[in-house]
Amino acid sequence: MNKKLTVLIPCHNEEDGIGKVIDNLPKSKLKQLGYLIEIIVINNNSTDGTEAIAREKGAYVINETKKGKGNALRTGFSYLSQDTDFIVMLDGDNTYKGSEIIRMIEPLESDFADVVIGSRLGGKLKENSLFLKNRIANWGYTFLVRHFYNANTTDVLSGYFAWKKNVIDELKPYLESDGFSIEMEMITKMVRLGYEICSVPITYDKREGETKVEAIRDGLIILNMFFKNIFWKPHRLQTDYSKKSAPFFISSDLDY
Ligand SMILES: Nc1nc2c(ncn2[C@@H]2O[C@H](COP(=O)(O)OP(=O)(O)OP(=O)(O)O)[C@@H](O)[C@H]2O)c(=O)[nH]1
Ligand SMILES: [Mg+2]
Repeated sequence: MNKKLTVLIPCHNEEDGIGKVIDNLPKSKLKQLGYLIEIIVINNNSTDGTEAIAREKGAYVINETKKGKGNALRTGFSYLSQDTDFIVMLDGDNTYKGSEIIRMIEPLESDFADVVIGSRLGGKLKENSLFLKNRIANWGYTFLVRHFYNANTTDVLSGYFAWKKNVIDELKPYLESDGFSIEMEMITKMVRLGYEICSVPITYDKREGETKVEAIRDGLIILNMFFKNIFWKPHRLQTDYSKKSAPFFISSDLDY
């Protein structure tokens, strides 16, 4: 029986990377393994060729005008089709390798975990991919999250995630981040919701194009999110998920 995999790629001016990211996804291999794949690029006010390249490569493009990676991702979550089984997020700058996606979803398939986070620190860092200051910040945040949330992750600032669909259904209504604190918000809230998280080693490459991060500002916003959620508890929300369904379906029969 076919399983469905949705790949979400938030992008703001990533014309140098987006084509490579989509090309890198092992579509034939996934198809052989019985997956239908849909690729959704959430394009945010790009002024370059991001949208055109993404469409040309066979992705469905959503244009989100509200700035920020968090806004883009939360919009992407609203467009998930009801029948998808697994969701993967990765960046459009070709730092994370779509070719490693099968490793990302295996722990979900085998029921080892509900959520998988690709670990750069526990994986392979290519030359000039993660600068010392980012590595130090990452160690610090990861230490804090492991100790104060008891979260089983070795890279809290990773941009490569995989989820079972039910996790997103429950998590999505609680998410509020506009920008780069979205990963910290998701990890801390998933822990509080009781989901099993695991890390798998991944490759991290030097980015294509310009960074969108403002190191100090975004670092402080992420730290604030860490503190904010320490005593966070889920209040049960009444959400009718059946209303949210994607107006499209991209099957693996398409020639990418
Ligand atoms: N849709 C959307 N995507 C964004 C926005 N800001 C950043 N992104 C995307 O989010 C992803 C992560 O942003 P990056 O600039 O790569 O941040 P990073 O990976 O933490 O750091 P570097 O790779 O070192 O720059 C990339 O695919 C960006 O294009 C935004 O405002 N809207
Ligand atoms: Mg990046």
